[in-house]
Amino acid sequence: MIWNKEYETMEREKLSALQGERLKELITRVYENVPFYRKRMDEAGIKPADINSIKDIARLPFTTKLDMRDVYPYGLLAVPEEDIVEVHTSSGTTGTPVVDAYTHNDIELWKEVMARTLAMGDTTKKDIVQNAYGYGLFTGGLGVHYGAMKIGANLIPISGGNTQRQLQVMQDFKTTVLTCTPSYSLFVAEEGKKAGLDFASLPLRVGLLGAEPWSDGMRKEIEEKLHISAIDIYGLTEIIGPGVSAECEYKDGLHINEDVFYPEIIDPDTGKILPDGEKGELVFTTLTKEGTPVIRFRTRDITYLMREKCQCGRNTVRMHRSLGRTDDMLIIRGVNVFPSQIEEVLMTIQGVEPHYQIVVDRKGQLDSIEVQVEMNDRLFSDEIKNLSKAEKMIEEKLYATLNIHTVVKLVETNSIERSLGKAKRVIDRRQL
Ligand code: DLL
Repeated sequence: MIWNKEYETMEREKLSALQGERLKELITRVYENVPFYRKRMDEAGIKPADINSIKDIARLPFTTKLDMRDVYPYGLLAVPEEDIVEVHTSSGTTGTPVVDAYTHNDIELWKEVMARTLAMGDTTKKDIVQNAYGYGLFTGGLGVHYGAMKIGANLIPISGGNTQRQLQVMQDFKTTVLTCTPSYSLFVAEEGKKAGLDFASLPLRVGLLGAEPWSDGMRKEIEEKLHISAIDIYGLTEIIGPGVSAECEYKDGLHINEDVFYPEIIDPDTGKILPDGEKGELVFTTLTKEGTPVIRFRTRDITYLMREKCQCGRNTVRMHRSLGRTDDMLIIRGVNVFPSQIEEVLMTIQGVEPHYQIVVDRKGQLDSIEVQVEMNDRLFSDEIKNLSKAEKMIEEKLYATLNIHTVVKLVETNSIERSLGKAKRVIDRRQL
């Protein structure tokens, strides 16, 4: 179901004109109100009057996570502080957190883009949404909350964790839509199975899952185990939280809400804009945000843009599901390795569970990489009679994709720590 036909199906020429107008208005606004952006533009020799169409965006300087941290907490505010009605921050696990400060209109915008996101999973006012994203400074909980309010669905604000209670609530309240991270949805499936719950008998039909990378293989596992359709939803604190893009029922890339979040793909090394279909770093400009608008924010997420027509009828550009992050990339003996590549290989192997951890270490001068992954009984088919044989087979498959030797360790079910929010896949001991 398309929530906002006017914007989501807008014809390209009209959309580009709208983006251009919004950009011009935005640049004038930030130039007048945010010393940080004024300084950046002055240094680049650009004035608001130079911005006349969306194409002119290429002339503007980028904003990085580091820039945002430097001005923590309120250095990017474009409105008086009293106009802020809510704040969220990123978790700050890798440094000072980044702040998103919302005005009343920004919250209205968030409701709108989250209503569009929930509608991707055909959510209507008849649905019961069990929101297991964390509430608090993290944007997942309240983002979904606002979208469900706008649609008029029945929203259960259960937040993350307390899995037994999640299972009880799911049965008692007849949940139809589950929202949480993909890794947590698997944990819910596992605990349910242990408790003898038959998910096929529940009215649960769709999961709106995101906030962390996951592969198509993992999607298959989730869909089979929970008997749902699993939809990928993407977003980030710096832009608004969830609500930036989401998959429709065709699951062929995530539709970007580009009337409000303008996307570009750049070469992360040179900053050059790349054509559609070419892989690079995703960059966003918030065209209408008031509190903390961002200009050409470098997300560090790697993907590419797809413009072929989608069968769902939306005209918005799509991004391929995240292919990793520029700062996720491990360099192992000079070879670039993304955790997502490892997950993809693992998920092609029958009997391997989507619970894994990658441990990187350095012995002497040499990097080593160990992939610990859980297995189940299916792994032991006729050809593979013992553990070390199975491990070797997986090592060979990984070598064929990554071109480096890994050590694979098959571990017992439940030995890898489960996460209630974003899963931690990599332990890099080299930095310790
Ligand atoms: O994770 C917002 C969110 C909440 C998105 C709920 C979806 C659902 P942050 O905590 O700021 O915001 O983390 C943003 O998480 O730059 C990506 O690297 C990653 N990420 C988010 N969604 C996806 C996804 C929220 N669907 C960072 N696939 C982003 C892959 C994702 N990575």
